[in-house]
Amino acid sequence: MEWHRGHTIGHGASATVSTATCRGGVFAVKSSELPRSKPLKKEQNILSSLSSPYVVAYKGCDITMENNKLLFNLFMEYMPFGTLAQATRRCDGGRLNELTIACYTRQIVEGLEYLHSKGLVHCDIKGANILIGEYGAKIGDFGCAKSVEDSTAAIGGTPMFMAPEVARREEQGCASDIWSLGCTMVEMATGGTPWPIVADPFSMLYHIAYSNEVPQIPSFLSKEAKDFLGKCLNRNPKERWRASELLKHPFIGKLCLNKEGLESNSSSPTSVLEQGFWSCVEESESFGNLVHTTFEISAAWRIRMLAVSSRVPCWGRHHDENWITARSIRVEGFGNCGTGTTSTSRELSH
Ligand code: 3AM
Repeated sequence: MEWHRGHTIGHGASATVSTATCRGGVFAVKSSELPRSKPLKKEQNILSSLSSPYVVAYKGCDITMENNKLLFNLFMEYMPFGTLAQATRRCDGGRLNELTIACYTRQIVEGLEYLHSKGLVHCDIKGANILIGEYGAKIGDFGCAKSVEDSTAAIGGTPMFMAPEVARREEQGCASDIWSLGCTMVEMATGGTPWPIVADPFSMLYHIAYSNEVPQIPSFLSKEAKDFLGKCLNRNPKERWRASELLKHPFIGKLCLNKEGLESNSSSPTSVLEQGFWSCVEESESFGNLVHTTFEISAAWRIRMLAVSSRVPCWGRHHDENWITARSIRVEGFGNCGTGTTSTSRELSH
């Protein structure tokens, strides 16, 4: 099956992410040279077992020969608005308002609840690993993910977002993801890092592991937001709230983010602007009465994303010569290349 590699989106630890097209559809493809593709194959193995509106969707895998090199390719849905870290930086003042934080947080917690219920720990939750699409946030980059049961798996992640028990190399479980979620919320609220005062990575890890401190909870947040953060940023992993409990917390519990609702109520940004829904959402952002209709949130998202994104896809920009045709030379029968393949992935691979 032929597909076309487009421009490079970015580079991960051991792989490069590019756009790809196949029969008019657009995908993201994460590729690494076959001899060095063990981590990407592990990620493919995990991602192919997942199916949630809050996790970036798996679309298949194959092996290609490009520039005399064998590449292992993992296909995913394309998330046009980049990462949550980038979306935060693009916003006015370089930080997000509380309603937007609540909406993204709700989606991340939904994703974590799904992963944890399947016995998986993500191990690297942070703004740079949350991807933004038309309907908000989805968890991406499963390069560090592991089974809760797997006691042999190496401890991993990003030091700045690590829970104290992870920094001490004691354990890395579902509760550690919840701590990292709290750090990600601080990142959204301040546009900065959770531990801005600690300079070098070694002192930072030591500080996280052995001080009695937690990241500073921004004073300008509402009572509900601060309380929610307190449930995540508890140094004792046993006292941290689970994802299923956080979903009922007043900060995010009343938001209505039903995907079907978002889709059925979608309107064009222009028509929504004309109806004044944008200001309606902004004005009612007090959180004493955080009950917004699905329509309002959907509209706010679409407008905000369209307004602030510098990464809205513009396919006309990429001239034909920038696209490389890739022909799968080996598709490890999809048993090997992952279960849970979708019709799109079969299209990509046959
Ligand atoms: O290098 P930057 O941070 O610009 O956003 C992800 C990151 O961009 C992007 O690839 C880079 C390396 O991880 N990325 C990852 N998965 C993606 C996807 N499914 C994606 N971009 C769009 N859709």
